[in-house]
Amino acid sequence: MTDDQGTPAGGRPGELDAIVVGAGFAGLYMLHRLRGLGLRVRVFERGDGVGGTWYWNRYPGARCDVDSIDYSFSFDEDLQQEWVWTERFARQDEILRYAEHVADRFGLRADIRLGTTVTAATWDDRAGSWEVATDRGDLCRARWCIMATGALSAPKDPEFEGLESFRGVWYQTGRWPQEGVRLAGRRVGVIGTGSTGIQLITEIAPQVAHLDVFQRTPNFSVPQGNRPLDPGYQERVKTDYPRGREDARSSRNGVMRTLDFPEPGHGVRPIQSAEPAPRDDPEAMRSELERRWAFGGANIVTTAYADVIVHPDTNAVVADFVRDKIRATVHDQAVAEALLPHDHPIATKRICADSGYYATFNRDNVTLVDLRRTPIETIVPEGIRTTERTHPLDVIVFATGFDAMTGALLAMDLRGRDGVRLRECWAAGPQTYLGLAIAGFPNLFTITGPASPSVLSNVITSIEQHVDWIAGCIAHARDRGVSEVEATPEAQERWMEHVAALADGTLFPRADSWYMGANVPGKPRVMLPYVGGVGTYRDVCDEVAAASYEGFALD
Ligand code: N01
Repeated sequence: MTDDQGTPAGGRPGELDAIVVGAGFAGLYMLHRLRGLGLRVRVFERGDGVGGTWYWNRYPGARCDVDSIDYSFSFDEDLQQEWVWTERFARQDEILRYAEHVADRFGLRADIRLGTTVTAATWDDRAGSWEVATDRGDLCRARWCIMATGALSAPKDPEFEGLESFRGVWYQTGRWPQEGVRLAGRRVGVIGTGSTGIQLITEIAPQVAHLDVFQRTPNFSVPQGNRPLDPGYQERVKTDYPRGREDARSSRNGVMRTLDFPEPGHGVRPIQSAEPAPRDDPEAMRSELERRWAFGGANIVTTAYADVIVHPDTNAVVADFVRDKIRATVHDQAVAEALLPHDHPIATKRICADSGYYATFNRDNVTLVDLRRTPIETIVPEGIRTTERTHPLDVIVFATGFDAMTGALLAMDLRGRDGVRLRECWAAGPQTYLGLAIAGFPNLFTITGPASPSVLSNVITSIEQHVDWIAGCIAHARDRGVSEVEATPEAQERWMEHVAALADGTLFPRADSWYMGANVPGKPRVMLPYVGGVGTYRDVCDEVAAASYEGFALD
């Protein structure tokens, strides 16, 4: 077998310096940085195109919930100035075009092998290198191996009895067909009401003959407030990029706090408040939340006060505010009640952003099926049967989420020193040092891995920070003749204790969320991301590097 450049696919030992798994934003930038160090790199990508999340999740309504001018690379001044975004929140196809543009602009494609899934990676102690195997029969070796596999890239497979008997067609949002799906005029059932389901449901409701929404747990959703981007505003933000990007890097969520929202009579002020809620002044809180609701944006109400995620009373005020909005929007109060989230504090599950989700339930062709009241019994040839009745369907869409943060890593057969399997090391939950490295797995790095801010941040800010740090570490090793870099078990243990202690100081553990691993049966219940904030985390990583990579054994 040969690769797309005609070189032997089997690879010769020592042929490569680094192997990167994944060609989403993390893999693209990692490749660029490693090339900049003069390394010979090969990227393996499962998809037939670059873009990762934005390659796979092309379901109707797919859109980012971070401002487009913020959800973009900052590493190249020309790139960030020349690319023009069209909407406040970019649609999937626009972000995918951006990823493709990045790949072309920096000539990255030559080193990316598309349509190739890495199945195994094994550390060879004697050779001091990783041996990486793919589903196309490649066997490559490299000193460095970098997992750019994404935090939400392993969709959960549908596990519903009777699915094989279904006479219609079914799809998963995370593996949406490239050619699209004809839904117009068909009877469609959507299972799942997370961020994905909510976007999809709102988008397709006006097109389909009938839509059954199968909801197990209600979620909080807020208006996205999407709109065309004013060119003058975009110019101003771009002119201010040096300050804005720096601000994002030191912020809590990796977003530009300088992307302000208008304050009548006062110009603008930061969306992300640094002040706790004035709980003795409910009127002031109400009017602040109203103003934010009108402006829109995923985190708009939950960043109104600094203590929403730690103080139950503040959280309850914000949650009540959103519940009142749902009641006021949905005409049928029985349906409204079924849509109200009561089982978790607001923002302890990833908040959803929508463009009219709750109003969708006022349509004649939309039915909410409350699975708490009438659970699914089985899928039958003609549709979905609940304990109440059979819902006849032509199409079933599974928007049932992901095995987040660990799923993609554990899907490979990853073996470190002495053949130890990652699956065994992580049987009780992931263990990493800084979410970047794993004890027992030398020269292997994870971008936005578990126990880093990752999914709690504007992930491009976090990706750039991780990639820069990894590139710095590899350059450090090379310049000093170090051939192995490995997290020590002690440093890893201390980091994981710190990550858990921080999470325990918040309301996050109260939710059965994918952050807690609770959406995958049998997955250990552990808060997966680091909650201490992007800026604090960056400081820690920088301090580790400045102290000659404290917590790592350099050999
Ligand atoms: O997945 P989810 P998602 N029977 O896990 C239901 C990012 N994202 O793909 O809560 C019935 O949140 C499940 O019900 P329950 C974002 O970070 C971002 O929607 O387990 N239902 C839930 O309703 C987001 O958080 C954007 O009871 C079942 C749903 O499926 C993350 O991706 C857009 C079920 C899964 O929700 C994941 O979002 C899209 C079963 N057996 C995604 N199994 C934006 O940027 C699962 N469910 C806007």
